[in-house]
Amino acid sequence: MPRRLTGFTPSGHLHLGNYLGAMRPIIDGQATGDTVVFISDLHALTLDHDPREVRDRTLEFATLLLAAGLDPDACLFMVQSHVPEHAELHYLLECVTGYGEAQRMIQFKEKSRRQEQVRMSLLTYPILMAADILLYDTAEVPVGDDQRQHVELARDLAVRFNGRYGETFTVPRTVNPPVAARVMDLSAPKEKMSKSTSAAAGALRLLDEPAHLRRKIMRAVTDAGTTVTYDPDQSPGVANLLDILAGCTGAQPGALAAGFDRYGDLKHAVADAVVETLAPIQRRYVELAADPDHVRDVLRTGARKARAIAADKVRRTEAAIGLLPA
Ligand code: AQP
Repeated sequence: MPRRLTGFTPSGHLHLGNYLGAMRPIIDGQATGDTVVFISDLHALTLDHDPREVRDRTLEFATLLLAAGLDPDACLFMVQSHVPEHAELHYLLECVTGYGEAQRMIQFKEKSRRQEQVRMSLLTYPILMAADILLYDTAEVPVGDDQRQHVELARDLAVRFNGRYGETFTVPRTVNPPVAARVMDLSAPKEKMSKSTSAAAGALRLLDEPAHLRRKIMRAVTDAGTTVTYDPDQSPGVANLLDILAGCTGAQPGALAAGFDRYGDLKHAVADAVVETLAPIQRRYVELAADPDHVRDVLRTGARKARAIAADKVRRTEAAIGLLPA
């Protein structure tokens, strides 16, 4: 099984999109796959941030991943900053990246437009992401369209480095996340549900109380029509609700549409399914959160395992690029 890697950036609250699109597929595949999962805390520093928030969210994300069923014995699971080799390889890869290449990244252009003070790390963030990927000889990176260009950069850097300095990195490729993996914002269904940009009403947070989840779903934007049909272009709000129901139940969204006459009935069914899907995770989260030392131990063990692999890769990269071994 090719090695797969996924990072979760502690830039807000984990939501149902993160769960259906990323967490659940990882957990379902962890027994058979060669899986790397990490909390990408360094990436959370590329935009204006609150230090305490990042620290607290990092532990919360780790606890939630374990609560959802991530098995730290079956995969490599750690916090990015606990493995300093990520930052070391980042620098070495900067030395094979062109300035124009980094500036061309669409996400940089979009995010920098929204900032008064653009951090240098926002420009170099895709190179750090390339380091995350190449450090572990990752073969496959499941990402949505917005991250595809960054994985392409990682590919280009791997090919360029291997060509100039000798075979060092596995060349990664993107793979599509599962069907209906993109959960949209409940109040703005043309935008994706997002940790950092969705308003609280638009995102179903994994730790929202059941009553709160229900309220958000009942208030979700639909459209002026009355019949329930699955049409993401004409009726994105209704399609999103059907996608969420499909994601929670395993049925097909088109087939589900036929079972509802009114939007209200669909919303009630979605609310039941979401609350039921998240209930066991929320219960387990409460148990695990009562013992943060255990979670931190898991992360320390994960970082030790990751460093054993990452340190070797950095040593080989340094030797290839021309650095004198200490
Ligand atoms: N709305 C979504 N639907 C399905 N999958 C999603 N993911 C994110 N949003 C959705 C997937 O979750 C994983 C972790 O994402 P991330 O931490 O890298 O954040 P992101 O992709 O940049 O998206 P977010 O959660 O909206 O965060 P912000 O607001 O900080 O950008 C990834 O596998 C991602 O595809």
